[in-house]
Amino acid sequence: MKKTRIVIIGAGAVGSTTAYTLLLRNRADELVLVDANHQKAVGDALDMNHGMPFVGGCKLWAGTYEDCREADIIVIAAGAAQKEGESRIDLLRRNVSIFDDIVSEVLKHNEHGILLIASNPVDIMSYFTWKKSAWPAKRVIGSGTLLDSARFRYLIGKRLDIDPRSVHAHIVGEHGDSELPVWSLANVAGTELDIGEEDKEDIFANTRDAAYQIISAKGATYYAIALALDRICTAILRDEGAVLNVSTRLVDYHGISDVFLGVPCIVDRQGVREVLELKLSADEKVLLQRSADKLKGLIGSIAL
Ligand code: 6V0
Repeated sequence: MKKTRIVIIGAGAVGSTTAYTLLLRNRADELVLVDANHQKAVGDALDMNHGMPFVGGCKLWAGTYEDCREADIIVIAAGAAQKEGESRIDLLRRNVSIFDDIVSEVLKHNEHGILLIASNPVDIMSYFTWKKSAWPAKRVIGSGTLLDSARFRYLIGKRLDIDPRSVHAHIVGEHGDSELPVWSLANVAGTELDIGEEDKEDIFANTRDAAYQIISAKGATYYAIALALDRICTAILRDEGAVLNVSTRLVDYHGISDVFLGVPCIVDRQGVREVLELKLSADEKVLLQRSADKLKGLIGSIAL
């Protein structure tokens, strides 16, 4: 039987934690770490391999782009950090240039896999990767608002003292400041949430601003995003048909087209099998359109 392989490009905080999460949960036969700083990938691979007697079942190494040849999934978590005084657009341009190199290298060796993008701004990097690769949009997936939706469900669950896995609630749109909560459809077992307006505002603000809070406390976020990436990889490798709020290319989604945004998608071995159109309220539609307009503006400003 063919071995399952996940290659992770960018073995920084997010990439290495994702590898560790996939390793602990025994998700793939082979895990490969690729980084411009090869020594970092070598160190991580050694460190994780020393845990094999406690886990087993997986081969893990620091590799090169050639290892993408056999990859089922290529996760891209590489990125540049913002320099002092650098604008967000300049950072974006720098990240696009990094992705230009990475995607070219991947394409030399792989044309059948699924590209899973984590680097920020994730919706734009996913759009760029899709354009550059010329792969079908279903095989280029951004982590989108899966993490934001998890944060949202966690906070709602905490407020109601209910397991977050039993809370059904979506954050859609940009993974970032213009994202929106779909309160009109949020529920527990089909029942409306017993949460007042003030608490709702508080829950959403803490969802949207979570990354800022964590970064100011410890410099980076990586545990929950690693679990979100693990969830997407599992839905793909096990052909689950799981509904996940990933970033995908929209085609006439409430009138929005040709932009990557986080919305509920059915994810299986093909990648994004289907995009589900949520029944949004009129206000929510306006906010989603605004989020799309913001991203299109950014895409235009860097002439992708
Ligand atoms: P980090 O710890 O600085 O790691 C980045 C890694 O990328 C480093 O090891 C670099 O050496 C490597 N790298 C840089 N350029 C290249 C290149 N050309 N080829 C290969 N490797 C390269 O950053 P961290 O891991 O914290 O974050 C990585 C990205 O994930 C950033 O863009 C974050 O903003 C983003 N995140 C996305 C989240 C999401 O929900 N999608 C959540 C958290 C972080």
